[in-house]
Amino acid sequence: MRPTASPARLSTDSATFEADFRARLHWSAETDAEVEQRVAQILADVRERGDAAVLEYTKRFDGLDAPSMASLELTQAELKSAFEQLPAAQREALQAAARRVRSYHEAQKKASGESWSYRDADGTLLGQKVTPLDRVGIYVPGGKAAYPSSVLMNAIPAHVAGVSEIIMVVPTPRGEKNPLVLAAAHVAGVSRAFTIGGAQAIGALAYGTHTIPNVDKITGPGNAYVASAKRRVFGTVGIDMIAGPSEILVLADGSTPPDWVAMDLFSQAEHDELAQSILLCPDLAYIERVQAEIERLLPQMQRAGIIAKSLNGRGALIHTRSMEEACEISNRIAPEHLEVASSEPHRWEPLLRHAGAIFLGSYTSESLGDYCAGPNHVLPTSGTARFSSPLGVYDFQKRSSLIEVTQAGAQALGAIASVLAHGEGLQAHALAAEMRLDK
Ligand code: HSO
Ligand code: ZN
Repeated sequence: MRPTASPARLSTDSATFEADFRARLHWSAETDAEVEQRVAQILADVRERGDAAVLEYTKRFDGLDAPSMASLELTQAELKSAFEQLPAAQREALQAAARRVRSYHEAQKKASGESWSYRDADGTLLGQKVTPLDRVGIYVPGGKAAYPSSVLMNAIPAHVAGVSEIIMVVPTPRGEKNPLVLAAAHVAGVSRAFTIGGAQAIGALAYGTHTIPNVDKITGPGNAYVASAKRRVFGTVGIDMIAGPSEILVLADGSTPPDWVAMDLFSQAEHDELAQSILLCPDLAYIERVQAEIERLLPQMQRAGIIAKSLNGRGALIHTRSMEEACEISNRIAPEHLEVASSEPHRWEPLLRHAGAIFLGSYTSESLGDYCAGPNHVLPTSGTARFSSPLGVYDFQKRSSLIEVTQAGAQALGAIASVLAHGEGLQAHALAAEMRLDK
């Protein structure tokens, strides 16, 4: 049957808007009790039995029967040869994307990832020392969501931050390797790579096994099992975020060709039946034109079925009273990707406060950001852009405070500390401060 797409039509003018908005746009990441329980078991097992457990789960879940963990490691030579065997166009595109992603993250490091310090009037030195994490794990999903671009987006900021060891894991059902993923690992400078996945791979990275070194932080998207495992190992290691289905919100003033906008809505819908694509626009006639383009273009799409399900289930075309109001609603949604399909994007940008990434103007399709513009495509989803940021160099760094108090400084600070320490009933604290006071 030919798939049809009719995203919900909402209007801010309607009396039922608030209810419709809630019903349609609200997103809650439910956790499945059965998944939780199985993941807890797998993690405990990997923690206890290491390589042997990971091998067993890899056989059971990925149909990959390996004699040893060592045999599941991809050598640097294998990564390199995967790269060399790609068609020239793919090789060059990977390298061009990697270069741009690297430059962007180098600029990010310069702007906000460097150490700093100052001396106060007493000569006391105060500062912040920024250091890279030693070793990180990067989870790359296998199967239908195996994205080489995500290898670049995770590994390059780690590299730029100065992480010395980047361990990649990628599930490889029945041993079928994705050459583009291997090639991207080569281009991005991954240190070691293993063909394991699922909760067992997260456990191996978090706890370490005989073969797999334990890491300090795990980044990268994954399915429900991986997400649950990441949540559970948090604390033992750091994690980046729990990524939900992809989202795009297009804010349109009617100046962008409607077929461009329709295709941009498709571009995130095609990721996942649960992906969310939303159009906000004050011009009703334009919304009709986008709707017509959606209907016209859908049958031509390879992933028409997924796109239709996504648009029908979670998509929406929302008519607003004004662009200002559209900006307010966008802030309420806090989308992962926000396109400002407008002839005056800089007029609206100051009104936009919550979004993972903001794409300004008609030529800035979200897909360019997914691959090669430079900024990271690992972004907060499900409204978490209200309080969190794109994956960046800062996720692979940590900060230490630096304090050096001079003799003069010890007089002023000692007097304050002594009073507060006595107030807390902590005598040794008080004495440590007082002993340094000039007699
Ligand atoms: N849009 C996805 C990233 C991606 N798109 C990878 C294509 N390949 C993240 O939200
Ligand atoms: Zn995408």
